[in-house]
Amino acid sequence: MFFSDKHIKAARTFLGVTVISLLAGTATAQDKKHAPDAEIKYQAGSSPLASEPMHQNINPKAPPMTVAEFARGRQIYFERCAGCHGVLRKGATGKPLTPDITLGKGTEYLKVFIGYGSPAGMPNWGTSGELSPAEVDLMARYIQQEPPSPPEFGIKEMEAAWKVSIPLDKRPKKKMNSLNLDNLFSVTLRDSGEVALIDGDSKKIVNIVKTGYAVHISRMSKSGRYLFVIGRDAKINLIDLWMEKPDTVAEIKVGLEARSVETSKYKGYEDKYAIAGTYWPPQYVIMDGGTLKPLKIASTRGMTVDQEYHPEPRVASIVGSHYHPEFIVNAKETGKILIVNYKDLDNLKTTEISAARFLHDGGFDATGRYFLVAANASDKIAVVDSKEDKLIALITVGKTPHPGRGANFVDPRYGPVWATSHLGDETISLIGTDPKKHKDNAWKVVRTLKAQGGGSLFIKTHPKSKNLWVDTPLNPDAKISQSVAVFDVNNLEKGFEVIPVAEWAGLGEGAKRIVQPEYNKAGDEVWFSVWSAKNQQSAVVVVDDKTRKLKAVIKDPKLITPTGKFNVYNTQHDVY
Ligand code: DHE
Repeated sequence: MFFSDKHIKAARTFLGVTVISLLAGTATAQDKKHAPDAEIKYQAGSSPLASEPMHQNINPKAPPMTVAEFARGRQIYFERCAGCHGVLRKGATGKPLTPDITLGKGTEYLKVFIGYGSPAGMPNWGTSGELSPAEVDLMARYIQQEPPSPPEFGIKEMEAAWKVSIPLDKRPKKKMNSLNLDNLFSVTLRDSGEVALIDGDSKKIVNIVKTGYAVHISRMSKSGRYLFVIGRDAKINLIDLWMEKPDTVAEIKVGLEARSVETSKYKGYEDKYAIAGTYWPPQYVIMDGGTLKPLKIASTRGMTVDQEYHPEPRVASIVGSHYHPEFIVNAKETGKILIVNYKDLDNLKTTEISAARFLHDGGFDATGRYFLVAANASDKIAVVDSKEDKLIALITVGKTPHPGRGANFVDPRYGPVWATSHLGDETISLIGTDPKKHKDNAWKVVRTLKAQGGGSLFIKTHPKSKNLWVDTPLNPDAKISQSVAVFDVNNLEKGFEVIPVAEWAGLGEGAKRIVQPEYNKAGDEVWFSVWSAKNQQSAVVVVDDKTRKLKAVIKDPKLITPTGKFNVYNTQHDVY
């Protein structure tokens, strides 16, 4: 069969992760708590590549299409399909859809598949009403054409897009505002392409800064002065927090689609470099930390862990090492972790570690030495020792781990652990992280907790807290997606308490998904986004961590689709 089980698995992915059993007719009771439809929509999240000019070859064997039809097909492909099948259709987390495969199947076969999907996993784009019959026909013909190729993005394009609005010598010599910068939050306003800078003490919005399209994450420079924000369109804003009103001082576009940005953290290199990884082209670029001047670009194209060539390994998470002048760069489709030494950019040394596919998100253990990253399609967590630059474990966890940066705490029985929740089931896996004092527990799942359900994206605690918070924004049950589970880390056997965060926000209609717990600097407040559509009201809810009671609701018409929140101090110091 053309769409193998493996393909279907991949098609039903979020972040390149398998959620097959949730979707198959054989779903278990546990699986039913999961969120296939929401996940598919996220995975098929719109790519900014839809509007890029692309090179196109004509294949005389493919069914005819008008120029307008082809343009529409391309748009639909990049909005719905590229997330799984790849920009070049050579297969990313989904199977390849190149003409050598699709031409043999023919239009009628492809129409049935696109229209009806498969009970085991292929989305039913037609019968669900997502695509009209004419669009299904269009897509069946489109995927038999030669895939158009988006342009490369090299140093010339980057330099052309690079702008320093306030040069180094015109910037403040000292902090010019009275803000408690350590407790400032950068809040992603996803659909307005902005970040809200919110004062954590007063809960007031300090500034709303225009950023890239569907802005994704914020990261801090080592000193805590500079904030880096990256959009899905690969635009980076460098924001100087020392200004009277913190604002952009430099910007650049480093590609056509991206998700990650990070800064150099090693002693002697504080604030010196920034790095960004792109989904397209598949590469990363090291920039000057104070101006964003692009310095060194390196490609991630190459062999997968299974020793097959992959033309577009997207760059997922990146962290800055505390042990060496290095960045740890995770390539999704190859399943390889690249440790890039930035000491000598002209003689760039890269250590290539084979982990597993598809690498996505991760964070450090409490000591900052070990980096744990989800290989989500493999249901594994890869552990890298950033001191020795070695893979030390590949640990099987629950279905489709999605830790964000994970959560570090001390399990009363097993010692220090790092925890991840999962998209694909309701479990939380606790991994022992102390090979010195708790050797027998190190790099093993020492405990598995059960929370509300699948569809979790982020988990969080704080060194000063006794709470472990778990969100479930992609769970299909509104009761679950609109609330969070909280465990007492000193009494994990007791189970979890459900906190109705969306209800506390007191909003009107909307999905009101609760996403991404983030602590304040003191570790006594935890912030949640209440995420509804662009034309609906959203909010940020602040919970008193000790009492688990409502502390504040931040509502403002300007808070459009808040999702990720990044506390300056915690982000700067990798506290999570
Ligand atoms: Fe994210 C982190 C990719 C959808 C909110 N997201 C990341 C990282 C990657 C990534 C590679 C790690 C960056 C790092 O650490 O350097 N995200 C993707 C996707 O490819 C995906 C699935 C589809 C897409 O269309 O982009 C996707 N992500 C989402 C969302 O829909 C979320 C929930 C809402 C939003 O704002 O878009 C979302 N992603 C986040 C957040 C983080 C993140 C909040 C950072 C978490 C942290 O604590 O560090």
